[in-house]
Amino acid sequence: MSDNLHAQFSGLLHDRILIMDGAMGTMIQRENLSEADFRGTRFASHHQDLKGNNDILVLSRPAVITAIHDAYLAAGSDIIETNTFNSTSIAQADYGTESVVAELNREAARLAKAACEEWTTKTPERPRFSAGAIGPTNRTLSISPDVNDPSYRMITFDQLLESYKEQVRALIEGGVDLLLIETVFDTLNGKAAIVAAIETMEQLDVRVPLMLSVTITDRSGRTLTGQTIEAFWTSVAHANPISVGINCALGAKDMRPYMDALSRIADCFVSCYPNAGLPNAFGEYDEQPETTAEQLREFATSGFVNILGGCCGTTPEHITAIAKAVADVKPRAVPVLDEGFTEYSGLEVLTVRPDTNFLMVGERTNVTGSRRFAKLILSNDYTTAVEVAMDQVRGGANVIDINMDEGMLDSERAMTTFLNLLATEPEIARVPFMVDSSKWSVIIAGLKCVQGKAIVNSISLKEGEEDFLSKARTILKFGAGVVVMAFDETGQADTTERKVRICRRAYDLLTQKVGFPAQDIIFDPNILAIATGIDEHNRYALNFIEATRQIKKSCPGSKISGGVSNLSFSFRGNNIIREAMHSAFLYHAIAAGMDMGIVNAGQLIVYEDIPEDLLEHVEDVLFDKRSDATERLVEFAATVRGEFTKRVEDLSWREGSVGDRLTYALVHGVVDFIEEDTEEARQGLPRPLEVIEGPLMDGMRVVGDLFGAGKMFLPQVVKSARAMKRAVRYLKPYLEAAKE
Ligand code: THG
Repeated sequence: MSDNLHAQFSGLLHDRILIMDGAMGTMIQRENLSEADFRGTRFASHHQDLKGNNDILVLSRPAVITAIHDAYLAAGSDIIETNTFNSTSIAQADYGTESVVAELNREAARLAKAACEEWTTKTPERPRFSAGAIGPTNRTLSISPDVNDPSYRMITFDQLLESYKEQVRALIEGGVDLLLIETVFDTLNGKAAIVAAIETMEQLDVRVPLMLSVTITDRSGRTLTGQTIEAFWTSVAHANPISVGINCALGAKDMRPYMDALSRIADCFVSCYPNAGLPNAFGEYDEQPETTAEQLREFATSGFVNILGGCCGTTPEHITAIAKAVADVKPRAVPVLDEGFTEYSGLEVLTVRPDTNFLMVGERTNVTGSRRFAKLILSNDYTTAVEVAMDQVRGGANVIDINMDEGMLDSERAMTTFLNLLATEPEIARVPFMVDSSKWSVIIAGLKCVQGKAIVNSISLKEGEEDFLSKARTILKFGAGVVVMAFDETGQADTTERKVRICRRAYDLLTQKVGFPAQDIIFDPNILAIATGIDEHNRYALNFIEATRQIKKSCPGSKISGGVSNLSFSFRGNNIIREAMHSAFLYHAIAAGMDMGIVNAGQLIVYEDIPEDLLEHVEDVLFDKRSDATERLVEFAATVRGEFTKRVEDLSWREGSVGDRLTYALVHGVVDFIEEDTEEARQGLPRPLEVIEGPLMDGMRVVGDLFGAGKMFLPQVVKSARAMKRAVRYLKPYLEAAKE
């Protein structure tokens, strides 16, 4: 769209609530089109049925689509959507029409734009805008369709990206004013569409404003793939959309809390276009225009929205009613959010506030940092490897670091498999992921698996500015945060002065040349091993702490992290000494401004609990207080062995009745005792079938009730289903024996 039209669009959004159109599908249904209508002459001999492929009508019956656009424009729409919700090669594959995708989008864009122009000419004071509709496709990047292989995906990020690029390019060529990535049910799919939009605009050297719209599928208030609305926004805010909103499922009434939340956190315009209520018993939407309009008016008077419209089941009558209901209501004022807090997300948001103190990044899911984890990955035991991540989260990790850099591994593949597995474990996927690799291709492979806002670990100026800037731009396109190591063309920084100078240089490049948000930058001023016996190493801890203090001042908004366990490498094998060193170091580094650290979560002793004599020896080394500090600590170390911290898992649920235990296992998706408990239940009942009909169904009913009440969300229910399947599989031989 021209700069002029763009300016007009934002201007109008400040003045009043803009109105979108309603459902395309409902209107097409009203036409009662036959197979022959869908085919037209163009597809008369197409090898597959086309009835139901609504998008094909822009080629076979363009007049039908234009008439629908006209009906909505007459009803008061300011923005109309192109008829391209399914116009990707992926969605069109169902009809064998992938080859005409570019044409579908170009033609649909042309029809919508032409309709807008006709109405704009009639009433120039009221310009109308065409939005290129980009649907989620019928495949999801974050969920496995195979219950037996949670790492399996029906499609790759790259396939989806290519498909979206084809669509976006054709929409822009066809002349759309806006791009609308809508009905996002899997944020990773949405991110692929965002990357496609950014890259295509770069290639065509045009700017088309982006609108984003997510769908909340059930009462848990989560997306289908388990994200909260806050986590969704955190994951896509980097796209810098002109608007973000919620559409489709639930209907206006049940959307209210999520619209409320979104309107508070989004620093852009906010949209809402719900279905005409919840579907009735026949799957039809029968909410009357006045009802929808009344609910949306309430959103408007509550200050939630800038753009309103309708989704499934809404009609021009709904749009007329909505436009009328909000004609005199002021649009939402876009909030100026100047906190600039650092935020990451998994299924939920992690906000780093001034009072957050310290975030733990779990280090154990690292093949170079844990022999046990390396062995599990190399022997393909991903199930147990996932438990390592689970232990880190249960041990208090706020983020987990994942590293697959091992010569014997296909690291890109291992990263992909492991992240895909973690995505299906809601207790782990709740936290943001840190993708750790010294190989750029592994980092990219990782970013293509993460729906949340991840952290890249790491980039540096080692290979020069060009390489650094190009990597940072890519990271920004994926919306991740970044760890920058204090490393430059001449090597790793070990003095305070060099650490600070390199970080400041990186900061200026990132903020000024890339437009990287300062709060998304994490500096790692290198935690290096001390007490090594080499005198040059004696000030390494001090240098890190002092550099931290100075970087926090000189690079406002940035955060500081480091690999804490590096510090104590010379005491490998003696965890008492190592834990004491880590805790004492962190105590002082946090006071200097360190925000997060890669640590063995669950294995940090409280500073106050470090025995006095040990603490003294450790702090002598940390602060280089005496020339014989290392020697003395080594001597002291020989007198202590073992570990301070031992974690105990809460197994109190094992004390309940067998029915309670099975219910617990199903609700929490815990499979550790499922066979044992199923067996116990079987022995207590006359027939094996009764185990399924009795305790197992009772447990699944609880799952169903919790899901219905919005207290569980889909990825959790998928885990319950997996546990149920394990129990049934266990019973199978008994069931068959009973039949004979
Ligand atoms: N900065 C950044 N990223 C990093 C590091 C850093 N990533 C990797 C590493 N350093 C941080 N992670 C670890 C993980 C484990 C250990 C140290 C750092 C460790 N492991 C035990 C050992 O080697 O003795 C493992 C023993 C075992 O096999 O269990 O100490 O600095 N940005």
